[in-house]
Amino acid sequence: MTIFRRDGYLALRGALDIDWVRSLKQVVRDVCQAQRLDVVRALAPLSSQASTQAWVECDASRWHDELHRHLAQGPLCDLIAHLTGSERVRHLGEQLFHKPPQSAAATPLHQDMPCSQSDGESVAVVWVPLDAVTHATGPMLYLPGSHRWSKRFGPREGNAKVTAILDRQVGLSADVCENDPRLVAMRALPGDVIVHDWRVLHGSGGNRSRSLPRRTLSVRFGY
Ligand SMILES: O=C(O)CCC(=O)C(=O)O
Repeated sequence: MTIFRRDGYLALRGALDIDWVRSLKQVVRDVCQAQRLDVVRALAPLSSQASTQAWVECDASRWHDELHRHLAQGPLCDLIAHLTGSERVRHLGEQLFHKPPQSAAATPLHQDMPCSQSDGESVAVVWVPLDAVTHATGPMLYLPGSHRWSKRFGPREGNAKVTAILDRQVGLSADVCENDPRLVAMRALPGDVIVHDWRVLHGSGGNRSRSLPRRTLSVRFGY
């Protein structure tokens, strides 16, 4: 908890039972097949050479019961209860990021809090990789300690505005730069999770692999 409070994120390696992760992955395949175009938002490719499109879908657990059961009653709640010491942990929603091979769409730097309709400090996000997340498939990037700033950066203000605020106030580009020494790149395997405070600045690289998909879930919990 000390590291989580200090940095705003914490990697827990091998925290999840691999059979449960496989079962979740099967559910996510089903969600992808049932993909409802009205709720899916495409991520903009950073490179014009990107041959396939990446997308993010919000709160599919509202219409997919099995996904809801996995996220609202499964081991992720226990993990947050254990980490925070809270007896009341509530699933608030989630995002499913799908970056197919060669999709090259980065997730720009942002905080999750301003993307949501709610407020509050006691919200943690469990980021769950369903495929290996490597340098090639697009590592997560975190700016340690940024959850303790009073600043807010989120797409609610419009991406162009967020980019301008970040450039001016923090000297960082919202279009993630994997080589920036201030950002910590995190790779992860299925079974690992990264828990982050929803106010920490983070983003991720695009998937430059020729053959490997990159599917991740980002699940919000109030505690
Ligand atoms: O997995 C990703 O590419 C991005 C995840 C993310 O931005 C989030 O968890 O809020």
